[in-house]
Amino acid sequence: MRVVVLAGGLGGSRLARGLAETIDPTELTIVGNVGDDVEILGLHVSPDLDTILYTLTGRLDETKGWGRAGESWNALESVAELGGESWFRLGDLDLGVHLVRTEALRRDEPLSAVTARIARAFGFEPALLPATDERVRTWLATPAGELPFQEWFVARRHRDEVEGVRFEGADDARPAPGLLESLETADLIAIAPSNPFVSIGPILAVAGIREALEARSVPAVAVSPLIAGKAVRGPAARMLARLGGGTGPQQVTDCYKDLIDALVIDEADADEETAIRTIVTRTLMDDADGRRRVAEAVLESAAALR
Ligand code: FO1
Repeated sequence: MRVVVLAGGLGGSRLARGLAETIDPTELTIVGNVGDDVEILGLHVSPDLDTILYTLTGRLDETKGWGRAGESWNALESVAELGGESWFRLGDLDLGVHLVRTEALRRDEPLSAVTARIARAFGFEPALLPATDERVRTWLATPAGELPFQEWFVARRHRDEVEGVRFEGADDARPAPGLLESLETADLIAIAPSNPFVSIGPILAVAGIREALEARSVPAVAVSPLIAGKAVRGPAARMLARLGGGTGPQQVTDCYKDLIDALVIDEADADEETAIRTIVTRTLMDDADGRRRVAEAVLESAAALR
């Protein structure tokens, strides 16, 4: 069963891990968001790709939901002492990844190639593809002006209301090598319970990816990121309320118009009116059972749709 999953950070990586633990992991392709990527201290940081790499190889700091387990912060303390950029916290273990990635990109190795190299070194079995090798950056229109993603998300703790989202570079970006082929040869396409606007949005904005999903000949299933109108973490509920007009399954479905055939929702939302076919389960993935339960719901819904 060949599955392609579009994924942002934490929610995306948890579904990806559940799928990798349920099907043959070498038949799984994970397409990761790069709109969150940021240059810090001259280093290229790809937070969502790294959250996926760390989650699926047991390296994630599960409490923070980003960065490495067992992390130390010596380099950052030294940077702060010298008055350097320390608002975006890079731990020592994490820094190793950014050093290797940045050095490779400076040698013109594509992001997809260095990501595959890091994945192999970590013993990561699925294919992990950035949505694109080219530069795409998410910007948020807010009452405080237009802000780059990490300035809004980390420095300002996503407190500003979002009035609009823009993906700089997406129109001219090409999907990473092999991405469209993996969509064409998949048996199932899944959209992870990630933020539809700032995690899945930048993937779909890369020229050709949305069109490939629209033209699919296999089932596509999304998992709602909301439980009883609330996000497990992060600003998805506030953004759906403001930009999508509500926080129910229908508003999630509307984000993926023409792109999905079914939506996996939580038991807490089972009574909500939704125009698309829904599959009801407990969608919280805070342990191995939860991950497997949601992965199985996705796989079963696809079988039912075929
Ligand atoms: N999130 C924070 O809230 N504060 C940080 O200092 C921070 C640092 C960081 C470093 C590496 C990395 O891969 C992720 C990091 N994140 C941090 C998380 C990141 O901003 C978000 O998880 C994603 O961009 C949203 O999906």
